[in-house]
Amino acid sequence: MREAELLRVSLRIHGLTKETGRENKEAAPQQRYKDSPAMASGTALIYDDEMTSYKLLWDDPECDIEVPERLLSSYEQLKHYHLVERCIHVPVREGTEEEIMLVHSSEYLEVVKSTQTMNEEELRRVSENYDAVYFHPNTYRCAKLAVGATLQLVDSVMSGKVRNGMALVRPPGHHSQRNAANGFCVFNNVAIAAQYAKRRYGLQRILIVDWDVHHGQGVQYVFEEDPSVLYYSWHRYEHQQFWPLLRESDYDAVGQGKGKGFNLNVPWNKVGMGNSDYLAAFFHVLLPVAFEFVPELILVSSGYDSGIGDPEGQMNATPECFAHLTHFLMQLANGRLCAVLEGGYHLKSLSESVCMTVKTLLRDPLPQIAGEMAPCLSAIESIQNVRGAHKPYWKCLMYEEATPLHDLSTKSQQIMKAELIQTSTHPTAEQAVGTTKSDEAIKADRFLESHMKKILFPVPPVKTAAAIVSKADAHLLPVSVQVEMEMNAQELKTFVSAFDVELVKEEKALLSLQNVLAVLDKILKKKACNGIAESSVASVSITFALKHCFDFGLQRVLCIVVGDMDLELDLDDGKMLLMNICQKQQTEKTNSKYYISLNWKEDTEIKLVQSVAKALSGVSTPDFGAYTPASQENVLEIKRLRDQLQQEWKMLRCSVRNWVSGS
Ligand code: X5A
Ligand code: ZN
Repeated sequence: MREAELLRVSLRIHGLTKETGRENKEAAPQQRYKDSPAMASGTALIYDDEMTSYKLLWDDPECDIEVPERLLSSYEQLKHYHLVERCIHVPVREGTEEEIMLVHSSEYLEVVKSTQTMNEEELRRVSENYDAVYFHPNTYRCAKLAVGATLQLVDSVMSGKVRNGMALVRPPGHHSQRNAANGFCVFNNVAIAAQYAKRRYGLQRILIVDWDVHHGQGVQYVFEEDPSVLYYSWHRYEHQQFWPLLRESDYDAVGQGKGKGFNLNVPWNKVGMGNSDYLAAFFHVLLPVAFEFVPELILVSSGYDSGIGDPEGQMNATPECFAHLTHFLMQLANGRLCAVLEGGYHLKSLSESVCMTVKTLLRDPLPQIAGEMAPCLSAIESIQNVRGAHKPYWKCLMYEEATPLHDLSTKSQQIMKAELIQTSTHPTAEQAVGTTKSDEAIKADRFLESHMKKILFPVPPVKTAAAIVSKADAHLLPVSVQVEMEMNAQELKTFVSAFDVELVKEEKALLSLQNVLAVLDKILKKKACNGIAESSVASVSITFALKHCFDFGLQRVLCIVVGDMDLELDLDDGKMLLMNICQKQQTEKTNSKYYISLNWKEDTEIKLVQSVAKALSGVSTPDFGAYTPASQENVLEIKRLRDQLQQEWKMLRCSVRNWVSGS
């Protein structure tokens, strides 16, 4: 009866015990599913078209991609998907001088201020003092609005007015520095926001995730020695051959002084990185460290030049990748996440990715990521090197190999490429590059046009379907529907008797089974996103549920079983992946591609099931509280499993040992 217990536990989430004495009050349940203190809900969207009021006034091939249409088309697309009306509109304001000076010097502020009244000639001259920057008479006003918009977002989230949100701003911020504009950036919106949040709300740990394709060196400089701000950035690097061409963008820049370990750089040494490379970097670098860091707030330097079709990044991540990145981050900091626009220069790619981010913040179900899931060799090398460099600072990386890989697979190629550029004197070669780029852009346009139609699906009307056996437990469930089975009792008996004649006689077991199948049915017919069912005969129910799935035509089902359970299942056809997290060593079954058993040496069942139920209902973000490192035993068990399985499950790869032949 242990299994029955387990499934019942999933209903008793949040420690909802009878002692509250509210079982009979109809209105109470929703309230009780909020974390205490009451968890915020809603997504803020901050946008003002005034930030489109500046542009490049002269010819500059480096800067001409940073256009007002970036904001206009993103906002248009948000309207198109009816996302604007689902968000809470928060007005922009100007950032004050005091706020700007949380990061910038007053001298620099005065320089930027002085550009307001300049003529084109003067503007050009100021711009030339900086790398990849242009000024316009409206730049100063917009830069103040960009700062203010970001701070409005932080205030909305920190005050609990909303749970999360996005600010669509121009100019971007992450390259700008104490005394310098840089890379289209004037004031460092996100860095200012972090300083502001520390001051105003007394925050002790802020995570900045920079998924823009460029290194936010400006953010790195501000927080290099600051252990209260963890900065994570991946960026096109190509062995320092890519802008901003800095040595300190490499994986070994881990922070300085007290800030050692709080700067995470993942340098991409190749273009063409895609969904699986980004996800691998999240799985193996950012997420383990972030869970150990336990941030109180997440700021995302949300640049989409890391997306497909972007002329700057030349990477391959599709818009739904950003949905997944967002979703993973939403599990941290109690869901307090502020996304702030940085780069993104392919208008279609940018606007679709912005929509995916906002849709996810609104908690819509995520589109699946298509394509083979396997990080490329160069990505794995970068990941291995960052993990090694950070081994001294994070318990989750404690058992890493610390020797960096020097013979990176991309290195010789890179040197050849650099030499080629240096020796090339043919202007035609340059031109050819230019033509290819715009061809690429058009190709990406076409691809995205059809791709988005494929991946976007109508959201089921019900979030979490729930079926329970005992009336007494009804109030323990989140906002739910009591589902009705479309298969009647007689049909069910026939269905069951084909497998187990004895079972048909057990009224209670049949009822459980009926509940499980009812929930499953709702999901298969796309009427519910997910569901919870209680069953007194869990293994029987799972067996029938799986059978039902395959009858329905599903090709791949992941089945996670927590606890020691006896399931007689045929795993040979690869339609099912069974993960069993249990204490007992399953002696006769050995791990194979489709059967993975994880033997934890501690009792995690309750915690796990609670987290799953919480995550499903989506009304709150599981909170792990203070970080407790996994035991060495458990970590080694995972390591052993990973080594064994990474040949076949390629997303497990985070080092080139063990699977590259000859190494
Ligand atoms: C915010 C951003 C890029 C500057 C590139 C200059 N800046 N080559 O994406
Ligand atoms: Zn960028």
